[in-house]
Amino acid sequence: MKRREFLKTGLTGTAAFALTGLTVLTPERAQAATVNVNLVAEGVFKTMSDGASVFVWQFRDTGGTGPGALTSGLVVKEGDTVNITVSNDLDRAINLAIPGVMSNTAAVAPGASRTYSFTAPAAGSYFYTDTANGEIGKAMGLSGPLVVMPADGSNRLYSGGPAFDRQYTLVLNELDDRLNAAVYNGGTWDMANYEPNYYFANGLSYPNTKSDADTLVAMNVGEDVAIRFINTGCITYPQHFHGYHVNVITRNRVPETAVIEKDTTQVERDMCTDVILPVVQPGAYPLHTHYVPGVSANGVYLNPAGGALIVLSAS
Ligand SMILES: [Cu+2]
Repeated sequence: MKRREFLKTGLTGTAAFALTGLTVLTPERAQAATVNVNLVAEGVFKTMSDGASVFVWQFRDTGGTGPGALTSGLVVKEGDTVNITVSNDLDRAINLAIPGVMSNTAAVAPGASRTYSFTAPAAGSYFYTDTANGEIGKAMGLSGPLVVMPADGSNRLYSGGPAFDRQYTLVLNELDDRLNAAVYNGGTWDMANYEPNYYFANGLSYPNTKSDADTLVAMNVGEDVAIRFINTGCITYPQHFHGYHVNVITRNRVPETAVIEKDTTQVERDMCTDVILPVVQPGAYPLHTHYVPGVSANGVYLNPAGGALIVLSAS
């Protein structure tokens, strides 16, 4: 089956989806708070969209509901004191780094735990990951989003920036199951040989992306919808929109100086790209990487199991 046919067939019926993906914003707080988060670093077997079982690493937020869920503890406000305790259940030492916030942090040994503390920086999109194992931590899935909202409680991508009506966080990554097998066996992998074969948005692949409230991008006509692309993978993601044009607002918290409407935006490695999508028409449209294998599963365009394909659904 050709890719275009796959996209068309795979989207049948999505227009009827209810608006279940309403993002719940953190309650407004008058003052900076102390936020305590517990992450367990662990290895688990994860079922791919084609049924394959692959050993992955993850940071499980014991108080959250998933990497893209804004009910996770990793949505904070500028100025908050954030204490993240990492319990390491893996077979090797890791650390917790947040590019743009803290790097070269102390490692936590297998079986041990360590608390990493910082003051929430300027509003914007960030991610946390392990950097003690080179790129292996990211390649194994050891990462997650950190969303910092403005101190004044407004729905803006940065203080004084453009406002939005609702927001979605889409963490983009992928895996090469040969690397995962090597790590499972206690070894490592030469990233020069990295050729990923499974792709995810918030850890999900299509069609699961359209049945999860955090990855089905549900919108209403007339709204401005913020989408935070957070690339925690080891490849670039040229994110392409059908049906809509978007305005890139920031890349790694730096405001764009010349905003033009785009139907594709390149999300580089380690980059957080925040966009605002004006919802100009109803319907269901795909949002996907233009890197063709990114919408496949292990090199195959299965129907309907696929890669990091997102459904935009507006009514
Ligand atoms: Cu397309």
